[in-house]
Amino acid sequence: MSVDLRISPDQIIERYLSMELVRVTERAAVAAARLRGHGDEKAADQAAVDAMRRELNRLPIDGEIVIGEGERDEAPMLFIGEKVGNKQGPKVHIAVDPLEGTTLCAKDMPGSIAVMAMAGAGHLLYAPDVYMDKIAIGPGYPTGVVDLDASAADNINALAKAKGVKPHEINTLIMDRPRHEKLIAEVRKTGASIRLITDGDVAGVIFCTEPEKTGIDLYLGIGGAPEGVLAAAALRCVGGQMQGRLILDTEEKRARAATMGVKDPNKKYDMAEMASGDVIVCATGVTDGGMLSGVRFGPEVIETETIVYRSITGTVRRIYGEHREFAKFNLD
Ligand code: VTB
Repeated sequence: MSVDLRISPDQIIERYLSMELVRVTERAAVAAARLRGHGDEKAADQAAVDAMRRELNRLPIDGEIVIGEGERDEAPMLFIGEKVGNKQGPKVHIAVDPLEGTTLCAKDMPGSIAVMAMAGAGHLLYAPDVYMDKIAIGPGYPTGVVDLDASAADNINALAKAKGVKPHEINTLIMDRPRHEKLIAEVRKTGASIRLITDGDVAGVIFCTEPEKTGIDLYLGIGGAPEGVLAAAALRCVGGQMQGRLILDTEEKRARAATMGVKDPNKKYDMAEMASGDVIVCATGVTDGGMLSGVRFGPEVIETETIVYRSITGTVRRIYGEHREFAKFNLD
């Protein structure tokens, strides 16, 4: 079989934008990291938002935020519907979490990142900032081996069978929240292990893609919907399966979602319905974590670590940055 390796004009733009996105998350991460460990979540988040917006507005794109930090009335955050870019480029949709894990950053705990995803217009789920029930596994399993609507026990047993191990050898990851009390008890009954995390479930889902390295096979439970879409975008690039359902438990949330085009409030979205087409996902570490090292401030150099995923080729790049100018002029 011959493969057409020619690159279309659109793909050239995407290719070149991958590096541009690295600059965006690097700057957001550095800005947030300056406030690392200062106990002020809001200030750290705002610093990341301001840096991310400034860098996004420099990009040659006609962009719109579809997953952001709240809705229009909550400005000055990067809000859903906000237009970004210099308008001199392709129409793209963007999902952002300028500081995923604000508490982790404020307390200087592991795992906070600056993260974003970009795809052609219409290729990322346009959804309000609500909760999402999620399930995710890594690549290499038959389609549908786990399902959001199956019980935790059924999912763990099915996954164990597909992996060729016993249920107690399956490692799950769940956010440590009172809302997961029943879920945790159900998982415990199967004998599977649980890694409980306090925040940062974008990385939590991504951990499933490399079980040999992270020890995680299965993500279960309820986290933020924006984080769900960002994680789905990353999984699209490296393989794996994910499903999510928005939690629209009030009339007001259903109405808000409807204005964004969500027709069925109970819809179970699969990964490709959350992120399709050519997606680029980019994340830079703010504090040290299992996925990325945090920003290091040296006297002459600021160091960053960034990961960039591209779905069209499945390429994953880790980019180590040394920034002399930011260090010299104390820039974000
Ligand atoms: C998660 C996690 C975030 O919010 O999605 C979570 O990834 C969900 O909300 O880092 P609750 O904290 O209300 O459970 C964060 O913890 C913070 O944005």
